[in-house]
Amino acid sequence: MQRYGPGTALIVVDVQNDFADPDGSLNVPGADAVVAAANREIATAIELGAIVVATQDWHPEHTPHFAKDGGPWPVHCVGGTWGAGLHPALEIPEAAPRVRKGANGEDGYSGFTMRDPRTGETTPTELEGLLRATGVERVVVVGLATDYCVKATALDAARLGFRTAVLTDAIAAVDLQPGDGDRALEELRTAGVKLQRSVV
Ligand code: VGL
Ligand code: ZN
Repeated sequence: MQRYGPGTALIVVDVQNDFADPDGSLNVPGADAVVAAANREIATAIELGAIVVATQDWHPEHTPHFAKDGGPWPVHCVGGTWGAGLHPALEIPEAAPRVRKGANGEDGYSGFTMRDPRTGETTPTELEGLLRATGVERVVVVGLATDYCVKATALDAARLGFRTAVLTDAIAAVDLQPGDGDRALEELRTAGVKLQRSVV
């Protein structure tokens, strides 16, 4: 069981309007329950001295990530638009750092890395440095979506040596193919990521 306290970071992945709002362009089924569960986790994490960080999917207007440019997804989370904003029902302190994957026109699934949409080259975001600078050794991941950014972020966290847990009550899958969410959980388990329903 992962617990909150100093040395633990709660990473709230991509709880943004385009994923979490019914009017969002890539609304994830079950996102409402994710927001409610994430809010409970955030409140307790802060109370017990953990740090809380939010990531944001932050795409350029054109990227091979989008169907109009040859990729799998409808246009979503274009940096600076309504869809890229954190969902208003998410209760996260103003002071919690926001890690935007793609401030310079990159994009990517993991909160730890950005991908250049032309070359495919990856570069780190500020997330790992931020965690190391605050003495973080354990990471708890919640948010959207299980089969993409939650999975990629948790796999990177584990690979980087953080003791990593994903909270299954506070995530939801896109399930582009039926079973994608379940397969993602299996992949996480195999990589040594702890799965637990909640911390609080
Ligand atoms: C995501 C699909 C496309 C995510 C991002 O945040 O999981 N999913 N872009
Ligand atoms: Zn995206």
